[in-house]
Amino acid sequence: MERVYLDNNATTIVDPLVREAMEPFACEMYGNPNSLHDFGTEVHPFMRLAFDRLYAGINARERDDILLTGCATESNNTVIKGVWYDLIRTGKRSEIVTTQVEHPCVVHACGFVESLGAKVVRLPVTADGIVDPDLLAKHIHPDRTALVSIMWANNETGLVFPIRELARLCRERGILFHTDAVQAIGKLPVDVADVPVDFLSFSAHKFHGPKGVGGLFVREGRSLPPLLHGGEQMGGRRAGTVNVAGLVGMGLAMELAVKNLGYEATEVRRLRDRLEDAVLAIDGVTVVGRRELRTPNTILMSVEGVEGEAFIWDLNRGGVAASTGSACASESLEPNPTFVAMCLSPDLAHTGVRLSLSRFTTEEEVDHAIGVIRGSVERLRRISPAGR
Ligand code: 7TS
Repeated sequence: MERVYLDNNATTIVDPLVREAMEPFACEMYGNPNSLHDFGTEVHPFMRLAFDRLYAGINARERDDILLTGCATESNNTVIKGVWYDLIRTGKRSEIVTTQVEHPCVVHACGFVESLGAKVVRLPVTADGIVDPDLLAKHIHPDRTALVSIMWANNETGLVFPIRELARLCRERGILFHTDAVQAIGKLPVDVADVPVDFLSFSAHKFHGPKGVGGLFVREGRSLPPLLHGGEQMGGRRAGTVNVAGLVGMGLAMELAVKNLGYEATEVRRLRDRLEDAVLAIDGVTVVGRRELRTPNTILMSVEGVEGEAFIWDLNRGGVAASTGSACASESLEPNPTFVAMCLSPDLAHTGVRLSLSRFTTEEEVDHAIGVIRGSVERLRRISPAGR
């Protein structure tokens, strides 16, 4: 076996069916959908089908909006900066409430609006790594809170937040609720009819769709000024020529992701548990977060005496691709903020390694990875002065 990809929370392989569906839109069907001639109009039915698949995938209603964006980073920025522009800049409300464990695109967008005068409240997580609804209830008030932004599932730990309860608390108080559902789509059922979110972000490449295309659900009647001004695409809410191939790919990827939720909950979980049991059998290994609270595909492990970056390098040499938490933060030598927020020791914060599977991960790959991980821990402990 040449190499095993266990970094599916960073990005995923494009499903061959998705690739096939996208191909015509890079070739003969290249018209701009805003053009009036046949080259433009012939792509309309394919766009409609893709949007239908996105709406069905999250159970949105026809009158809700799903905006096509360039990525979840753009979706998250659109919400945070839009709500700042609408409600905070105008003095109607003053605060955004979020958590200490969001993805950097939420962290930095909140930091930016803070620099413009917004108050940002960053809630800590419990020892289990999730957000306590009672704590949220204490920190929100309709006079002050413009927006609550809390991720559905954490990219580093896989921990799933009680999003229905958190969203309901906000709905009852008339406070806008946004969730970054990037790590939930394709791993858990996501139903906006059941969970009263106002805004929800997702990114195609995390569920076997293409890179460079994301989505933003906006519930019917919610105001949201555009981040990108320009043409009339997306009803003027997100200008720029539609990425037709990306949209078609994301639509089919969503449909396939939802179809495979059962497989994810059983087979992917079984393989994850098999891998997790094997790594836990190694002396000095801990895994962050209770299994039943996590997405079915994720393990964040820590090996006592083995520095995370060194571990990743060594695993890579053995053909196993893993990550030290978020690839977006992997250039930094600072302790991982999620680990710090979970009150893990700075030592642990430097030893975290994330293994994330997908529906394309096979049993043989998992077994091969187990052997490589065992060998790597042994070797690194032998050569490390801190090792045992
Ligand atoms: N939100 C979450 C929860 C994410 O996990 C990511 C990517 C993003 C937003 C950004 O998505 P993009 O499509 O705009 O790039 N997360 C990771 C990760 O965990 N490792 O690499 C990228």
